[in-house]
Amino acid sequence: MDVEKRSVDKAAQKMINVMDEAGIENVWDRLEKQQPQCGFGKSGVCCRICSMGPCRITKKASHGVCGADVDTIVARAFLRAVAGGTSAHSDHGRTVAEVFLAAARGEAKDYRIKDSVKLHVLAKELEVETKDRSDNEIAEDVGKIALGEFGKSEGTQLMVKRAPKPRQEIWEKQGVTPRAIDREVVEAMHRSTMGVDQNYKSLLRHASKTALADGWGGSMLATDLQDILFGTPSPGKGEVNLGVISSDQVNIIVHGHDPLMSEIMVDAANDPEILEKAKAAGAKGINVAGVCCTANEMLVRHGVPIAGNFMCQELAIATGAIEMMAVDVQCVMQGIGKVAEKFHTKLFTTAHQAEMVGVEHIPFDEQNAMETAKKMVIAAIDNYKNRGDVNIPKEKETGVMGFTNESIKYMLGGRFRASYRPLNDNIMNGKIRGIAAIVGCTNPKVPMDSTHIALSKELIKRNVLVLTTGCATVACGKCAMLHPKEALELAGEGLREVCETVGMPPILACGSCIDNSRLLVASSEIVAEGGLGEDLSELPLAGACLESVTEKATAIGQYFVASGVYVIFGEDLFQYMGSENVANYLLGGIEEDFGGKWGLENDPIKAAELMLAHIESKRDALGLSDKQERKLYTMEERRALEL
Ligand code: SF4
Ligand code: MSK
Repeated sequence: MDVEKRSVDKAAQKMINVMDEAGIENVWDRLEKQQPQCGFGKSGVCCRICSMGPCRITKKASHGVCGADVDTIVARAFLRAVAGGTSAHSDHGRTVAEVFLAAARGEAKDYRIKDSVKLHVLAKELEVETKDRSDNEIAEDVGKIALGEFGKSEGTQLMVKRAPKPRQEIWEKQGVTPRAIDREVVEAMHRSTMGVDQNYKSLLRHASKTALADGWGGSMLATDLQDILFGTPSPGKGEVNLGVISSDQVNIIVHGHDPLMSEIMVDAANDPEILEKAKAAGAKGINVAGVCCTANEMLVRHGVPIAGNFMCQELAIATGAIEMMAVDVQCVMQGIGKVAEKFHTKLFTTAHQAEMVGVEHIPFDEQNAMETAKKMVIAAIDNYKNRGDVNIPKEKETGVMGFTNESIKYMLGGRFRASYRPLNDNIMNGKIRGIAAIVGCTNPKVPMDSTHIALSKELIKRNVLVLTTGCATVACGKCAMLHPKEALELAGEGLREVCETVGMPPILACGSCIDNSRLLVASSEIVAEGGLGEDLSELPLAGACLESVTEKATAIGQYFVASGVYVIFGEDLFQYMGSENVANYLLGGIEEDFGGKWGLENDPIKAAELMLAHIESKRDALGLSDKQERKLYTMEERRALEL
């Protein structure tokens, strides 16, 4: 076993070796046992959606039993992946909306509205009356409207109005302005079942519509409602990597995506009576840390440290120092159950959508959230005495995380002049060449974290401002790339000058996977600020996810593409290239319809080149390429730019 091929993170390498020596299987071992993986599946040319199949397209058999051709089969697989990802983000959003509404009605005593300002802003946008009304009254109306977005019988998603006007017109023209989120997912499943939509182009068009229901619907609602309910994050210091696990405290890991339970768990762990119990059990205190996107959510709002990203979930348990891991939804590998059996770690599933065989299910219930959280924390404390030998890596890094649309504007312009103007000006004068979004997962087929780190370093070196979310953020955090000073040393001259002037790091950690919707809103506001075109597709902006794992990543990629962005995924991980027509459309033709397209590249440096070439081509189109003298704009000139 070559541990360096498994991960570039030293802490992970140590734990992989520990597991290897102890004969405990992990995600990389299981990947090895799966070799060789099915070539038909890899290119999307197998179909098992009816019992005349399974069918696969080969030289000998150009059509499935029903007559479906390779284009239909691949396009259906793509659409179903997008629908799967959209469902995940949106069901998360719906659960948040339900608790939000219950909190507003006083039916969820452990939750309350924390960001009144954002509530009022959203209420105004949704045309909810605010005058002489309490926050809870306003929130009740907002919550009802938000919940309606998932299943309303008429109309289109309300948040699409946040996009620039020309973008909305493109969606109208293409017939992809998303209606109710559930409806788009149901239609995706209907279209892609046997004998329905058998035109790859209309299947792919519906993939855009479904993905847009995610990005501009389910994910965006989840983000906004979480901000109002738990507080909008602001940049703060946090610690990242397995070294955050404590040797002398009760360690609790929260893992998954939905912060409803973890928010209360953090409060429960800080309860003085509970802390006394921990001390009575011989521990110095209680250390709550996170894995995956629940970790991102908890760090940006509470400073809870991040133990690791997706592929660290088994490694964290293998330290032998985790008394309890509570998981909610998404990206929770069933493999953690087997690893936990080898240690004293207690595992709990908490979401009504997600149980695991052999794992105790403690259902999260918003009416008794604190009671449930305390029960789990006490179980962790009681388990402390069972801890055996531990192997906790020392590695951990600090970084600044928790950037939002609001906080980026604040950093750029201050409290009274919060605005994207300084960013736009510096993109226009060329100090910053453009913006890149580096998002998504870690995949055992790629040395863990390697692409995110190499890509971020290359882009900031070339004066591109980087925004990250999800496991990519954690990867950057582990190698100190979220540390403003260390990252600034790697940044190109222009980017560094701007960042130092406004006091902003060159890599902005923007939260979890659903927080990609923050990037959509931020990009729309950058367009609205003026000087960089009229639509998202005109911005010098590109996205990348070179270690994608989940259907959610595919949905995110597709909603960025359908919003006009160039998005690069790892070539070996993108399983829809078995049809020439589908490939030609996704990698090229779709640009004529939406202004964005997919790109595929495994190598992070080559991916950076592709992103830069795209960014420069957008600068050319905007007339920003000619070397310009540094120009200070008067107010009048700025107004003229916005015309
Ligand atoms: Fe085969 Fe067609 Fe059934 Fe798919 S839908 S399994 S291609 S017969
Ligand atoms: S957790 S979706 S592996 S980013 Fe959001 Fe990480 Fe990808 Fe899960």
